[in-house]
Amino acid sequence: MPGQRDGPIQDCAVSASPAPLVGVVMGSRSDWATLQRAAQILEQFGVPHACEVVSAHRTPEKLAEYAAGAAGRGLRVIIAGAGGAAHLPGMLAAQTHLPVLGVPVESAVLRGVDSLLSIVQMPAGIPVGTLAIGPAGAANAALLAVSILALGDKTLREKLVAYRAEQTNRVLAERLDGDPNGWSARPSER
Ligand code: RP5
Repeated sequence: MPGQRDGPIQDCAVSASPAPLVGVVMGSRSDWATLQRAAQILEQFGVPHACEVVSAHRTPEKLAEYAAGAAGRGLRVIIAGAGGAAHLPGMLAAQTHLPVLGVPVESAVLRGVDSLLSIVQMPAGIPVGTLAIGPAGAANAALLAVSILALGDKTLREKLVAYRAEQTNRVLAERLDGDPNGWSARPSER
């Protein structure tokens, strides 16, 4: 959608009521272009969620408050995206028992390998479910959050099964006679 990548993060807070089940946090406003992909998927599944900037380095007290209060506010899963020295997912996981899904944001200098390694190499005892670098990781974080919630929600489970079946059918029906139209044709980057 035109302009959507630059839209305000508040756009994501579509579901203040009912209370959010998934918290989507990111280290900087600059991460929103990536994490927006997670918000779109959650919206598609009708999962109440809320998004905000929480920085491990620039707003450490806010991070601690967010993590400490997350379960009490009704959150069931946290999706945390950050780039570079990406300590946000790990520091959240250290301070909540909720599942934390980490999304490495692609960085300018090291293309997100720094983010990935910062997030994935957690010490035993404090897990972070680490996804792929970039928008594909953000999309999959949301789908994983949906899977987790679907364990206790039959309606959501049926939506997820239908989503997967539709995806399979779409790929089976694809033909190679069209214009691939550059990188944006990659399903994992749409
Ligand atoms: C991290 O530093 C953020 O998650 C972001 O990916 C990166 C750069 O932040 P900005 O300088 O763009 O605010 O904390």
